[in-house]
Amino acid sequence: MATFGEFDAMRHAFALAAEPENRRGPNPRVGCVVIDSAGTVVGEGSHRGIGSPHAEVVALAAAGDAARGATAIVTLEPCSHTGTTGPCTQALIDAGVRRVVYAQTDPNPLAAGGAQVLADAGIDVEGDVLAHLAERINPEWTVAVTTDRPFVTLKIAATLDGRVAASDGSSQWISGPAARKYVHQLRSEADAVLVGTGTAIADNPSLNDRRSESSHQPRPVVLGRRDVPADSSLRSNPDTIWLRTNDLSEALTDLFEQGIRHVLVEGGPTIATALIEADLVDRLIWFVSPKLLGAGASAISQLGISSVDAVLEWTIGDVKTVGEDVCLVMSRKEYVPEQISEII
Ligand code: AOF
Ligand code: ZN
Repeated sequence: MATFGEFDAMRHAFALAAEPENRRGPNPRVGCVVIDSAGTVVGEGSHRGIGSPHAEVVALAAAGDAARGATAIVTLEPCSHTGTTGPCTQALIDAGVRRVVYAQTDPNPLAAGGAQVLADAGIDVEGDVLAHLAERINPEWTVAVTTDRPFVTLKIAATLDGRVAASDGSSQWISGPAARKYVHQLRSEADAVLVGTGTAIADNPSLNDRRSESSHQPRPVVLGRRDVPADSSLRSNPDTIWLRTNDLSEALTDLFEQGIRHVLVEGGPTIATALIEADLVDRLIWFVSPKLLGAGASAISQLGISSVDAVLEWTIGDVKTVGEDVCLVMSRKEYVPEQISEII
């Protein structure tokens, strides 16, 4: 059984993992704390993103000789593979750590199995400590590595009557400035922002985070076979990923292979409907503007449902007003909070 001191250290490890410098990207956010037999912290660290050392290696380096006989507390099962860096299991063994306590079992098949390696080396290992919190710190990454596709957040901004455009086709600024600013924050939290060629042609979007406090720009992604004008903003951005296909699962697999673990979809009704039909939406963020159009394109088109018995139901995880609009955060599955700060 983990001790009170170990639980405390694990909470601290979560806080380290959640540090804002720990960018999203292909790798999970991970924190590690090394404590001695008296429960004193002798080293700590977190993983700063792909290519940089894993949290365990950072914490062990900070602990130095004090790691010998100590306990390492990690938010994720230590890896046993050589990826862009070496196996953390070996680093822990070499440092002479006596005990390892971790929260989440590594869902990444490439790196899993570390607990067994440590146990085989005679280290006392305990997993699943505060595991329910661990899954919430990397919800998108956890879904991505277990499904081999990015976690999909679908964002929709519609009127009270579910319209995303008027009957003359005009569609800009259905939601207010606060909601639009919030969407920029959502962009910064994703690895990529996707639209279809239809939206790319009609709206000429940039798909970037234009807040003054922005620190990370997602990669724009354009999906579809139509040609986008040469002078469009997305064409002038060298980071834009062009997926010249209409096959959604092929497109998502391609994005996963390019290191994208969380994609925000801002495409129009065609892509939104296709994603929902294929059950590929992990999180639905729906802005409702208190406005009526009475006619015009619906946010979602035909889903092939003719009876209320077949209605697609969503679970509301969060509701907030954003300026003059309402924002609903929903999922078809159990709700996963977006921020670890909600729980620690
Ligand atoms: C991390 N940071 O602190 C830990 C990870 O390609 P690599 O070598 O960086 O390996 C990435 C995998 O290693 C990652 O998907 C996860 O399964 C495991 N553990 N990863 O990025 C860490 N401890
Ligand atoms: Zn590792």
